[in-house]
Amino acid sequence: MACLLFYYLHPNRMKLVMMTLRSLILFFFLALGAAALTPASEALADNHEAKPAAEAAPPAPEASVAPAEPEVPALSPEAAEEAVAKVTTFDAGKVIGNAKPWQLGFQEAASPVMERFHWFHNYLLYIITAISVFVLALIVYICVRFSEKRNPKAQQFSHNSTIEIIWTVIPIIILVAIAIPSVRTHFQYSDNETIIANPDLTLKVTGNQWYWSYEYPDFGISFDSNMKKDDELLEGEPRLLAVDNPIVVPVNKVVRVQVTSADVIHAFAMPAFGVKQDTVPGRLNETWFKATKTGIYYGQCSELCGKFHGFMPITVHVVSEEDFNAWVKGAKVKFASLSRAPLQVAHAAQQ
Ligand SMILES: [Cu+2]
Repeated sequence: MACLLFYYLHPNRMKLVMMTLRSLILFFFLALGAAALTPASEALADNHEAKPAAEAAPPAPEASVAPAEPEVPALSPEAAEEAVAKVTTFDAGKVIGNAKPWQLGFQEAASPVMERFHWFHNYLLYIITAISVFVLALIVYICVRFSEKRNPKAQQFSHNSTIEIIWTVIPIIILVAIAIPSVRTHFQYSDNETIIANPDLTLKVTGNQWYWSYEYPDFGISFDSNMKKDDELLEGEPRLLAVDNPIVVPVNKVVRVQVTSADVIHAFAMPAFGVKQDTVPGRLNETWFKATKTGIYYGQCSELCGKFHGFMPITVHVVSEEDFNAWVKGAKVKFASLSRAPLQVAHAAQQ
């Protein structure tokens, strides 16, 4: 209003029009920055807050549930195979995490982190679009207004303090409006140490040339996962993405993913969960996800790791807790001969 008043009272109208425009641009980006400060999504894991001390016990004591193992009537190898197959059966209708023909944008989000990434991506898109349109408008204006025909004699001045301040301050505001939600996204969502320290379950991933090894230290399960060859694919199963032994996780549970490598650097990536973590030999990296929709999800090694880099996909089946427990029962027997690491740890603890 004050600007409008000045506009009508002041003799130098053009200057005031420009000032009004600048103020509007400033307010626009300030509003964007304020919007970025809105509270975090409620969809973020319940584990966002540290659990009470008793509950927050690390998975190590849970592993001491191991002695109870013998009480569970062990399934026969056939029954175990059947139990695992029942939970991990391929059903084309259940596939959520996969690229679609003519897809634009990201895969459908299936975790709070990926939902946040979608939001941040769209937020940046507004800013980028505004900048692009503004710059294009300036270029068009300059081409028309300062063409040789309309402006035969060029101005000779070389400094304008006002415009220099403006084209310094506005980019700073834009960068701050981007930096705040960016840093929040990183620390509150993808790299939230409180969540990672309070998982419902831990999955250890080891990259190998050229397959993945998975371990569930809480349950003493470990196995290798290899890509299915073309002649092994079931009807509708995606080529170069399906594997023989998929990861199985319960829905709506925080999974702490610990990644390392046995040889070269690989990267564990699940687009629908917003997870991409390098697996570095001799190092244990951590990330997490909470899958919010049951279904089948595909990912790939995302670090150029050798000649079969493109042939070490990742398949995750997100299932109900009931199905997960059934799978654990079967997997303990099915993969018993492979479950080396957790047994060694338990053995060492006993000595
Ligand atoms: Cu790899």
